[in-house]
Amino acid sequence: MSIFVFDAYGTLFDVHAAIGRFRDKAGPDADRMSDIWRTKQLEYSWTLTMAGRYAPFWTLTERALDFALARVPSVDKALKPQLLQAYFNLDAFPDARAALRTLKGKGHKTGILSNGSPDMLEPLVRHSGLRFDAVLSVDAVKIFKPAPQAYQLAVEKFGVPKERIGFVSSNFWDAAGAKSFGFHVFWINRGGVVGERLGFQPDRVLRSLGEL
Ligand code: 2OP
Repeated sequence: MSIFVFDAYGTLFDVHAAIGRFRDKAGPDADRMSDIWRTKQLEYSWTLTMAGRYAPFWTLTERALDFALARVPSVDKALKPQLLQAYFNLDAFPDARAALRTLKGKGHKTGILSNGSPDMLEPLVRHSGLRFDAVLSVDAVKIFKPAPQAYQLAVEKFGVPKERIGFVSSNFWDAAGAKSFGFHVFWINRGGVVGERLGFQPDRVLRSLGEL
């Protein structure tokens, strides 16, 4: 495997870092609100895709936060701009930096393939200081992962057969979609959670990016 393509949110970057910075102000339902925010963000992307529609992931991130704040009224709605702003410099997971350095040191190429729109990914990657050979957004084809057209972007960018690309994701739905597409898939199961039964299994299950 000489090319490793990573999912961004939840794999390299911690989506719950946003609420983490405001947990005191957000109160006891902070984590529940953040879980709903993430769940709806993804659900909206799949629903639009199935309806044959597309809106940038940033728009869906904002709409999902509006829903989550409405659903969990104990969290102060005034936090909305700060929570959105935090999305531009989410913390990278502690294992990401060392893993990327090791892969590069071994001569591997690395990339990101994310549902995130370019205006989200550009500042996120810049603030993190992480370096990639390519940062690809599905916005180029205006359809979200796990649609095959989205994964095809990485094949076109790196110009190799898909089975030679190692695709790395902590999101099982993404790992399953990537396997269905034909990538060699690593599912990063940091929490040791039960795998989904979607009919596609990752090639390897790892506990951290450091095991790549
Ligand atoms: C991604 O970065 C949304 O986590 C998903 O593509």
